[in-house]
Amino acid sequence: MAPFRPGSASSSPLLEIVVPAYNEERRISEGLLRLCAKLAGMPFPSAVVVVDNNSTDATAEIVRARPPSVVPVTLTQCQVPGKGAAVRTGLLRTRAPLVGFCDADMATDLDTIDVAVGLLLCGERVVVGSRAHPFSEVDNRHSRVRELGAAVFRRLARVIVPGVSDTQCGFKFFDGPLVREVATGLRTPGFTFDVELLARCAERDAVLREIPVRWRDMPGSRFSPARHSAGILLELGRIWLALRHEARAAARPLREHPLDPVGSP
Ligand SMILES: Nc1nc2c(ncn2[C@@H]2O[C@H](COP(=O)(O)OP(=O)(O)O)[C@@H](O)[C@H]2O)c(=O)[nH]1
Ligand SMILES: [Mg+2]
Repeated sequence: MAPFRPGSASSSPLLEIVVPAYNEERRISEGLLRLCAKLAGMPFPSAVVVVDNNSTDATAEIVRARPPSVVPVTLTQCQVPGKGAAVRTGLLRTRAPLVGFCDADMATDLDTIDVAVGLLLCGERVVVGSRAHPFSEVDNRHSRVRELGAAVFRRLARVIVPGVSDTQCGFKFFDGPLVREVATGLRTPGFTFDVELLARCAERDAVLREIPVRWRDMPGSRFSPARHSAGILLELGRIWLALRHEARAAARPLREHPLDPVGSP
């Protein structure tokens, strides 16, 4: 990454943040207000990319109708349903050297962006907000059923991404070129995409650096244990199989082509 010089004339963003949003008319306005206020106070240019999935409510109109601000907010539509597909679309739209994503409800305290950007500028490539970090402060009002499901999910996810104790916090920051390269090959459309994203970053020898967050459960979650649990388990299984298949294929020695002359290099 080219070194960043504070005060340099360039207005191209150093940091771009992707916000997936589906039927978020109740939360997106305040969420973007808080995010833009935070970014406007940082000593470098930044931008926000909201990715909608053809919401059936006023989400898109609310984003389009925002008055111009110091921090530009653009709206992109993703035709493939799901948070994973939306985040992938957003990541591929970015150009900045540093890239992150966070949820429309801004459940993670935005001051954590300072920590994430600081670490990236010091050379970290993947910074993962983690509610399981011993120094995190988590105000969790999830139901017992969701808590139990989350515990099972964490155990299974750890098989695919060892060393990360919370893959699902919607607050992750990356070296831009790395995450764009990884996003190109992402296949998981739903909520489990974080697991594939982190596993593919780790495949490229990136250290996954978990940081503590202050996280507050916000009302209006789109996640329903009853509706989404089976799909999530299926997605986890698919990710595990795909990664295992790819690792085996990569380890297999290249067979000589039958038309190559014997002994040719
Ligand atoms: N574009 C898009 N965003 C989604 C979709 N599903 C969830 N999201 C977004 O993903 C983020 C996290 O969702 P949320 O309902 O807060 O889930 P929770 O925090 O895990 O309970 C929010 O910004 C949602 O709008 C989807 O299908 N498409
Ligand atoms: Mg949420």
